[in-house]
Amino acid sequence: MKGIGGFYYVKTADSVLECKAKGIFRKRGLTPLAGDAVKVIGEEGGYVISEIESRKNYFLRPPIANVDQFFYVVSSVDPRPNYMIADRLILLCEKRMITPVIVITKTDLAPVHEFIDLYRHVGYTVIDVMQNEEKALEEIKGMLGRKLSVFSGNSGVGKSTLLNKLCPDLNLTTNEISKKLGRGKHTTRAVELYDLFGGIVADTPGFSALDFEKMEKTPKDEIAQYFIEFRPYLGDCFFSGCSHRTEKGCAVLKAKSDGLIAQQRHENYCYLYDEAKGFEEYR
Ligand SMILES: Nc1nc2c(ncn2[C@@H]2O[C@H](COP(=O)(O)OP(=O)(O)OP(=O)(O)O)[C@@H](O)[C@H]2O)c(=O)[nH]1
Ligand SMILES: [Mg+2]
Ligand SMILES: [Zn+2]
Repeated sequence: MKGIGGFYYVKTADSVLECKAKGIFRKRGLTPLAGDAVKVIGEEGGYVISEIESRKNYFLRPPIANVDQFFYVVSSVDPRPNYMIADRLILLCEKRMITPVIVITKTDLAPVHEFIDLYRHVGYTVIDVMQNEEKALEEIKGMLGRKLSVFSGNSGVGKSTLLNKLCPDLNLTTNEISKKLGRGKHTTRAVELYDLFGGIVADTPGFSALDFEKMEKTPKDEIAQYFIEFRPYLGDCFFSGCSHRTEKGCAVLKAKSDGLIAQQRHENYCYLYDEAKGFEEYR
């Protein structure tokens, strides 16, 4: 359910056990993650995680395993949406064959039509919580059953606030973002799972733009397929090894000039492609 300070909290049929992890995991570079299914043994010094079952998938940021559904929470202001972070995060979901659901907060403070319209046009479900709060909360509740759902997004966007709205009993700590630092204070400190509406939800610590630069790399030639609106065109380019950036006869570029693919998304695709190319050449 949670790991913090070298302790792991494991939910069993009738209790939550505080455990340590077997030393062998560290040697193998393996850390138990929230969402893992584990085996626990009782030893003299206390409970110990002795086995981690193989994972369906996992994320490094937020650190969590066996994710079924990813809610990407974005606020209209404090902090404002960052298209680059959005596209990086969406790519990491698509790579795991998870279709992210985008949740917008704070539209009571300022609108974000452009962001909402763009990602709806791409094909994602975008839920604007403050546009009709009751309806949005019902919609999200209805999506939680029998799944492990993660709520992720920048610090201060309102992940914990949203979970509290879904279930006031959770009583999660929330906080004003720090005006002085101009960034979130990371109110939520660790990934933690909660049983909610027949499923499991994870509240997670927010991330900042910097976190993503050093994150997992994706081979440059794989990136286009994770931009889902590019997919219908990927087989139609003149060159078989087309990178969809500048080539003649590129079907993706044609779709862009026909207004079927957003300029913004294509720009970010090119940025991520060039970044991956840089890593690959460096290696
Ligand atoms: N006006 C308004 N304020 C909101 C909304 N959602 C969240 N807030 C405020 O935004 C601030 C940050 O909310 P949190 O829920 O702590 O944000 P978080 O995403 O959990 O942040 P971390 O735990 O640091 O990652 C709090 O002061 C909330 O009251 C919203 O829809 N409208
Ligand atoms: Mg929080
Ligand atoms: Zn192409």
